[in-house]
Amino acid sequence: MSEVIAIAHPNFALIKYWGKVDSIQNFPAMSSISLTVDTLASTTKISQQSDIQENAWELNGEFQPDLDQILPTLDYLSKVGEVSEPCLIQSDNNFPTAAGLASSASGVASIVVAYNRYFDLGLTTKQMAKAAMLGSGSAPRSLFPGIVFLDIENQCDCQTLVEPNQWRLSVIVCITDDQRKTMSSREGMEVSRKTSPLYESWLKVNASHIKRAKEAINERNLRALGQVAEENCKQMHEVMKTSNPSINYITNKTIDCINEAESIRKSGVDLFYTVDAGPQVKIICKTEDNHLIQERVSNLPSVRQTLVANIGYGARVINEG
Ligand code: 2P0
Repeated sequence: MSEVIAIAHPNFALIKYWGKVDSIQNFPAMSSISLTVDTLASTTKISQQSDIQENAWELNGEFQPDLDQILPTLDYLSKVGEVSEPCLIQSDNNFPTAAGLASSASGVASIVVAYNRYFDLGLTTKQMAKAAMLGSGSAPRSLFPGIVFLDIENQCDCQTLVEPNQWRLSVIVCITDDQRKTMSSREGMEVSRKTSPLYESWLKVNASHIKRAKEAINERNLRALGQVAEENCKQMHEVMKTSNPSINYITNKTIDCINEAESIRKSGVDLFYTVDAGPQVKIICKTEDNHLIQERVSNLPSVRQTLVANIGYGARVINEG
């Protein structure tokens, strides 16, 4: 085979992961629930070139001298699949990279799927999830469609709770700043685990947040899901802020955007918002309301760009030959 191209979409956490039990295996310390979206995408092409002696990686057209982030994933894949030949990995994101929009999750998921097919490894779902997790703790979720539960009680098994066609939800991604973040999630999580006085209570609250979110999802109750998702989001950002050094991904522009979302909600539109490791705001709403909300937030001086997505599919091969 001369090349394989795979696509994966980012996923946004509704009940979040912030902290690891094991920084080598990259195991999350808490379960999470996320929503895989559709229009934002990472694509990865894998091919073999006669002039390369070791694996090479290009991201958004730029050669990456440092493969650190994807090395554990590649090491695992080549070991399990007994692959000795190097390959060229070319990944592209159609949205800002490393800006709190889960580009590492979709990027790593697309690499795992492309590599598995290119070298015909025939990996099980569990092996794919393990390979993805070694690259990014949230990447296994991008292997799956819809609303996804990553369960730490069950060896970080991932399970789709709602398929894309089972609930008509949209996400309006409000980009306030598309620069790369200064502190990676990986570094931030370790700082929080070691120093935040709120870290233990953050760990303890996870089970009840997961339970409430699952009930709301079962009932397709957007309001109840929003209440627990916003509580969970606020609590994660408190953990970040009380870390030493303090971590703050929220800017005045983020707050402007949240205020607007709250004002739209007060006018009677069902929605909730969430913010990850970056200053962008994601507004989750019924698909029928997405235009109205997008128009309102696009008018804010704090919002540079909006992207609208619906619930999306899991990582998959889109071309081979
Ligand atoms: C999440 N985030 O659950 C949380 C919420 C950001 C805030 O997972 O260290 O790129 O590679 O496992 O997965 C982003 O962190 O970090 C993340 P690593 P990852 O989506």
